[in-house]
Amino acid sequence: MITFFNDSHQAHAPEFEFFRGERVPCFETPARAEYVKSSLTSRGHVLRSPQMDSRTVLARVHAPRYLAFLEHAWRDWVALEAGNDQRQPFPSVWPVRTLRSDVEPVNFIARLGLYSMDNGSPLAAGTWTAAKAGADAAASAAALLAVGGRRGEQAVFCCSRPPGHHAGPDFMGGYCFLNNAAVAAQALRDGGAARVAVLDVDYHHGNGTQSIFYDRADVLFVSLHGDPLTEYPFYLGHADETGAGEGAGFNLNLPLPAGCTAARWFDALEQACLRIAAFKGDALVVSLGLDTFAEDPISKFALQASDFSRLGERLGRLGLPTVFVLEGGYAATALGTNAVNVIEGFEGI
Ligand code: Q9C
Ligand code: ZN
Repeated sequence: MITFFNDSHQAHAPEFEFFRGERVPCFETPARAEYVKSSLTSRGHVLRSPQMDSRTVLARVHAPRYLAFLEHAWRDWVALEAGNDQRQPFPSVWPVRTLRSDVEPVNFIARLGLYSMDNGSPLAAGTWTAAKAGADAAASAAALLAVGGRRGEQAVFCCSRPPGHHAGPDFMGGYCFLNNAAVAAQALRDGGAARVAVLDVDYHHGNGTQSIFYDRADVLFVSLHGDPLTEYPFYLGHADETGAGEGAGFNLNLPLPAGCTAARWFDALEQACLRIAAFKGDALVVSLGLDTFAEDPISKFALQASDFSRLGERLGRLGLPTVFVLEGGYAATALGTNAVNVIEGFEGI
């Protein structure tokens, strides 16, 4: 399968995140993408650098003021005080209910809080560069697919990081800055696909993607994930979120209890696939989180390496032109095998 990969992902390498009140090494590391790259290469898959500029499509899924903040966030942080280039900024205050989010403060940490859903999205010098390359990959992948009467690929994989599915219209969250899956879906729409399905199989609910498309009938969002009553992102991802306005009926959440078996997970996958087949879309975007793996250090599902082949096979049977975008997955050394298993399962190798 053609894979988009850009070395500039390495420019996003924050040192720390917060975990149980303490600063710990980041779970979302450059090594993740490198493990996937080396497994893909050793299996003979072709790696390409994204050539398209996603700026136009980015402006259709994210708010201009958020994009402007993110692009210049590190520069602004470093300009604030000598030594900041050696420090990581974290938000400490957020505009929750009753507070105003329409006025952008001048204070940098206040702006960071305005554009964040949590303190779990560490910024680094190259965050924009890496995230933008991921969005460019998503747009480039969409342009290669056989949709809108065009000849093209049946599937393309974006091996990108940082991930994207927690990033909403105007906020970062959960290690995510730019929503690559939303970029792919919107680019497919703009490229001639009348209807696009997004399937999110990351352990965590794809709150950002859901929110971006919640009131639209042209993009179906389906997600299976740890129940938000106990699992991140906590405040979205319940079964009663079915879409709004024109989008009513075009959002399907399948929350599962933390610790559930792989068999139960595949039952939910079957439900997801039946909904996607009924939608009769022209293309599919898969938010491919691999943190459903039994050995993932921050998640609680039980998939084994061979289960990722089964996942790929089931998705292949949908028969849709498909863009895969890498999301989570923190058992880094197993990530390559698990990603390749999905891709080769899809291709029937
Ligand atoms: N500090 C994705 O998988 N925090 N994001 C976990 C550890 C949130 C995961 C606690 C996890 C977000 C794309
Ligand atoms: Zn995740």
